[in-house]
Amino acid sequence: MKKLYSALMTAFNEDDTINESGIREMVRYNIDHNHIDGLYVGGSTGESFMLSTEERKQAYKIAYDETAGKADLIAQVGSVNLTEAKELAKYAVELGYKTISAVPPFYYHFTFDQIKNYYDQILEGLDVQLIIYSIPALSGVTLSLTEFAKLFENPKIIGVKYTNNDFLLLQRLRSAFPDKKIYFGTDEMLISALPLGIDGAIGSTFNLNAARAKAEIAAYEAGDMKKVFELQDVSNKFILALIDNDIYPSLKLVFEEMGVHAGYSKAPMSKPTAQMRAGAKKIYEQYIK
Ligand code: NGF
Repeated sequence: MKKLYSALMTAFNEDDTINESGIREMVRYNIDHNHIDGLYVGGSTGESFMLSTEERKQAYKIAYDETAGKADLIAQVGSVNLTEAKELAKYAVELGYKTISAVPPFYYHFTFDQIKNYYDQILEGLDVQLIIYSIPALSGVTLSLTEFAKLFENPKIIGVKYTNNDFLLLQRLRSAFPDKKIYFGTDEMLISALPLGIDGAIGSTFNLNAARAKAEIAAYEAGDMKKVFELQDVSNKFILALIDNDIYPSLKLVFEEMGVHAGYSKAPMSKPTAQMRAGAKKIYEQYIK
């Protein structure tokens, strides 16, 4: 069975401090309403690269506590600061996370040997499994098939969260590593990844669109490609409307429309304008209500 994970958002107060109750409400919505298989905590959608180490720890703790074993959890610990990544990995494992994930070190164009050493160091001495977070468009790091093979030599590295629209590489990864987990991360291209044998998907829009995504996966598994297309078509209109309205604050605004107090995004992300609020209301009425 293919799994669906929501990339958990971090709720903030208007002054950019963490809004604990907002995070708890979103976790509960994902568990009680979406019946989600799991949550990806501290990724791009969690706005994590703008958080302090302590804030990132706080988000892992709140999510772990509120989930209370009712869904799988993955803590994204990657950082350009390896010391921080190691500290976060250790903290997540001590909390009870069984799986962590890490974006490769970014910004300085590290060599592959440096990237491999980063993953090996994060995992050293920890009893945990890791999913590589491959997101070349944002991290600037593109891993080749050969480089994935070298990283996968570490038995603790069990797979990849693949936010990349290179479907040739995705097919080659699936073929070369049938036992590794591949979670696809471009929600609007789920339709193209399903036939390539992914193990599931992890994404921001599943926070609000899980039912439609699950129906699409079920239709795919039943061989009903017409229905798969129709569901992806609606999802894509929804996702593109969110992107046009500024995706992270808008996901939170749509949550607000549903009575889930998801709070704000953190600066330099935008605070909602009247126009964004009106846009989110329209998205809610058109695609969610
Ligand atoms: O946020 C991005 C940036 N991608 C997410 C997801 O792959 C990563 C995706 O759901 C993620 O959610 C995380 O690390 O927290 C998009 O938001 C979605 O497909 C709309 O474009 O690429």
